[in-house]
Amino acid sequence: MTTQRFDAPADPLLHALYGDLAEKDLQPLWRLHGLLTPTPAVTAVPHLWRGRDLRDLGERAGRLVPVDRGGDRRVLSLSNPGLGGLPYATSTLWGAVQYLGPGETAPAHRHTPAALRFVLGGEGVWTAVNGDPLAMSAGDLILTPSWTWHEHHNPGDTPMTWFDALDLPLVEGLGAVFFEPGDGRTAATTSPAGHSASERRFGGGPGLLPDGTTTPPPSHSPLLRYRWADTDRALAGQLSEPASQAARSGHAHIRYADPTSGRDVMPTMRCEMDRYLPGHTAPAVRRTGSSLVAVFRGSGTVALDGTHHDIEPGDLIAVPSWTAVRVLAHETLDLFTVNDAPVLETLALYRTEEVTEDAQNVADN
Ligand code: GTQ
Ligand code: FE2
Repeated sequence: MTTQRFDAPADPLLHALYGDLAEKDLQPLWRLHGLLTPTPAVTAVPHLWRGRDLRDLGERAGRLVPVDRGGDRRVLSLSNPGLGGLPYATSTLWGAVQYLGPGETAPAHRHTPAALRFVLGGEGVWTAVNGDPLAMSAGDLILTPSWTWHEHHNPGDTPMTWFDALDLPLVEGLGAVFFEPGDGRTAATTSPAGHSASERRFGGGPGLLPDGTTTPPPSHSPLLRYRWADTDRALAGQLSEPASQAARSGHAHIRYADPTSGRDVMPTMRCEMDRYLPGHTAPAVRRTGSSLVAVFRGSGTVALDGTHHDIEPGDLIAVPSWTAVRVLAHETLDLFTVNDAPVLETLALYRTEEVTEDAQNVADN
């Protein structure tokens, strides 16, 4: 944090200079501290929200609050305790749980902040993205890229809760937030059965792409739904390869990619899934930029700058920049992560470092 020293200088001329500088909205750098810090000075703190609390409070909100209050979304935002009451999970990422009851609809709108949904449990809800209906089932990743129309429908008889992430704080910081409500009509399609148009064209299987789709480079993946069955198969495949790095370390990792380019799914957000087997040996790592982690399956412990938290399915974790993260699995643990790495990489600010427990203890003391 930037701080100014207010000690009044003895020299009356200097004292007058400082007074006049302040009057003209100028600050002398030589009186400022905490600007160019040796390592990132991060105000957000590592934090964990319990899946049980998120489900209970979502249900209570569902009983008490109609879906059309506030942006037509029944959303509980993760508010990082270090950010002074802002509704942001980290300085660049919005995280939330969204609850949609039986028969409810969250009508169409669009905004420049990009969004994604990761489904922690349940099924039956579908989202239309620019009119393309995408079914949402446990373990699926659904993209709603910047400025795409999106609406959510729950035609079934059970409520559904899912995890939302948006790059809203980043886009707000850049002064680039735009929002437009829809005209109140819902997508023509009412049957999300089978594959969406996006999956029919781009989800055919590994390396199978329709003709003529590579130029110009798209700003986001044309595949908008990544199904759990595919993710699960990719992770299991890595672990079943006897001599592979994944099998030896007990840790499989995939990055969700644009199938036409191999790039991240959206320009501002990277999505990943890690599978940790009990006894795996992945070291603690810290990186620039922040992440949100959703515990999908299994149980274990996550150490954030050396503080251990037991984790269960549905828990959501904010990992601010330069926080050392170490994961231990009790039972096979599947963790979904969204982060801002594509932004840091594009700006040549991405750094990552392995942290040994010793180094961490030294840093903590
Ligand atoms: O589902 O469209 O968590 O617009 C925040 C803003 C979800 C959404 C959020 C949104 C949405
Ligand atoms: Fe939205």
